[in-house]
Formats: sequence, structure tokens, C-alpha cells
Amino acid sequence: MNFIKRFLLSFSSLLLLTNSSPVPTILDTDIGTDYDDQVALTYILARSDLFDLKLVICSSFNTTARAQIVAKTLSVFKRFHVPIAIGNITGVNNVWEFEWAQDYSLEQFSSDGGTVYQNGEEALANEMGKATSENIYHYIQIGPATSLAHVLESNPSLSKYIRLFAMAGSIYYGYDNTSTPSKEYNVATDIPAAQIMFSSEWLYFGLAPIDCTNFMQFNGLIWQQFLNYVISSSAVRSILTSYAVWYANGGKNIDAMEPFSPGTGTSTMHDVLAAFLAGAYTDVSPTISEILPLVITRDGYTQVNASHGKGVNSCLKFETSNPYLSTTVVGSIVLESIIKPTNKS
Ligand SMILES: [Ca+2]
Repeated sequence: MNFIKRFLLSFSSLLLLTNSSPVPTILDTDIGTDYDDQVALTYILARSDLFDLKLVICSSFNTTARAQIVAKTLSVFKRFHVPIAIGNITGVNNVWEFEWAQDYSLEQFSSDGGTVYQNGEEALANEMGKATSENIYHYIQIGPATSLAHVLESNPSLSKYIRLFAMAGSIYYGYDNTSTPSKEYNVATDIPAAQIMFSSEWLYFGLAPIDCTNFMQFNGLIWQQFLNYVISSSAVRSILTSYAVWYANGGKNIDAMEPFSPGTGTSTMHDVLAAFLAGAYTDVSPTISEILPLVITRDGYTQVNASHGKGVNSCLKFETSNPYLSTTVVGSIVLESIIKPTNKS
């Protein structure tokens, strides 16, 4: 607990030091299949002191269903000025969370003042084009890089003034913390897209691979405290109701290091680490990150390759020997942010 308190103190003083203005941010998500995207999006919306969310693009499989989940989440925060871009539909996949958003259509979002871009990749290219040396963007990639790669293929210079924070890859450890790397899902789903993302010229590239994200489950006291706000906070209520729907529709069967249920804690919040690192930039605490020359192999592995890899600031482990002490700190900051959203916009 001492570590957590010390960290929270240093984190809040860091926020005071770096709290200039929120950074223009693009979120690229496959929300609805795994649950961590929902928490990442909610965290980003709750922290309008850190993020000026400019666009949410939905990528891979049933992108229209994913867009509806984003629309309902934006409506909870009354953030109708954040446009939604629908990436290419690439097939059908489970969207276990969709039922939660069924009562809020994209038409309703539009009539509430929202904007939906049917040609998501065009909207993405336009938004990325607004990044300049004077107006640096954050790009938070928490799904397969399908849309991003299509955009960069036709215009590779669009990444130049953007800092990328991605949940992707598996460097030394695999799923369930096995000592052999895995073909991580976001990479394996679209390997050529991941190769383009890793070989592009970013202003900065911060990576949350499963080496670290395996441990991102929020439970115990911090979860019990979060549950207490179900009545008083609409943001907490939207998390708990969407989580319950996702869990009941199939999410309960997905793999995780620790058991989870809506009453006890979260599934693995892989994506939340990428969003957290974006919000804390330039600090990487409580992770231990190292710049590694990484490439994506043709069969979907993340490899260190000194001759071909570009430098990626990769989260390899956590500061505490028990990783859960560090991820509890991340969890308490994220959940606390959702309980008490900053209200700048
Ligand atoms: Ca995701």
C-alpha cells in the first residue's frame, strides 16, 4: 500500500506539472468484442484534462455495430461533438457488448447532434492530416491496425507529427504469461497492417504488449469501491451495465490470468494500458519500458531485429516484483477518473 500511496502522490504532482492542455487524440478501436476497449474509451472521455478526443474510428469485423457502442458511450457523456468513423466491414465477429447499445441507434446519435462518417478511412486521413509540428496528436490504437494501415499506405507522411500508443504484440512473454511469445490478437488479425504500423515514422511509439497487459485486471478493494458509485455516477453505471451484458453474452468465457465477474472485478484490461500510457506521456511509470527495434514477422510474431526494426518504447515489465501492485495503481487511477470525470468540455 505504501508503494501505491507514494505512486499516487508522485502521479498527481506530475499531473500538476504537465497539466498544460489536453492533447488532440484519435482513438482506433474494435470495441464490443473484448471489454477493455469500453473502459479505455470511458477513461479517455472522463479525462478531458488529458485528452481532446477528435475522432473515434471503429476497425475490423462488424464496424457498424462497434460504432453504435461508441455512440451510446458518447451519449452518456453528452459528447456529441466527437465524430465516429466507421472503418471497413471485414467480416463477422462476436460483439458481445452490442445488446447494451441496441436502444441507441446511430440515427439517434445524429439527431442528437452527432456526426457519423460512413467512409471512416477518409475521415481518419483528414483528421490525421491536421497534426502538425505545432499541433501534435496522440493516436491510441487498441484494435487491429486495418484502418490505420490503409490510410498510411496511400499517405505515409501522415504519421509524422503523431505519437502512437498501441496495445499490440508479444515480445518475450505470451498470453497467460507463458515464457514463449504468442501471436497477439491485434497483430494476428491483420498482420500486413501491423507491419505497416510498426515500420511507419512516428514522432513517438509507445507499446503496451501482452508481456505487461496480461496483469491488467482490476479487482479487490478498488473494484468494490467502484461498485459503490453505481447509483450516483452515470459513467460508472454505464460501465457496470455494459460489462454485465458483455459478460452474460459470452465474455465470461474468455481467458484471463485471474477469475473475474461483474461483482468481483474486470477481465484483462489490455487496452487500458495503452490509453493510460498516452495520458501519462512522457512518464511510463509504473511500467519499465525500453526502446527496442521491433518488427512484425510474416507469421505475426513481434521480434527484436536490430537491422530492420524501428525504435519502439516497449513496456516489458512493471516496477514492482509483484506486477499486480503496479496494475492496481493503474486501475485505481483509471477507476477514480471514471468516478470523478474532469469537466472541461
Ligand atoms: Ca481492443
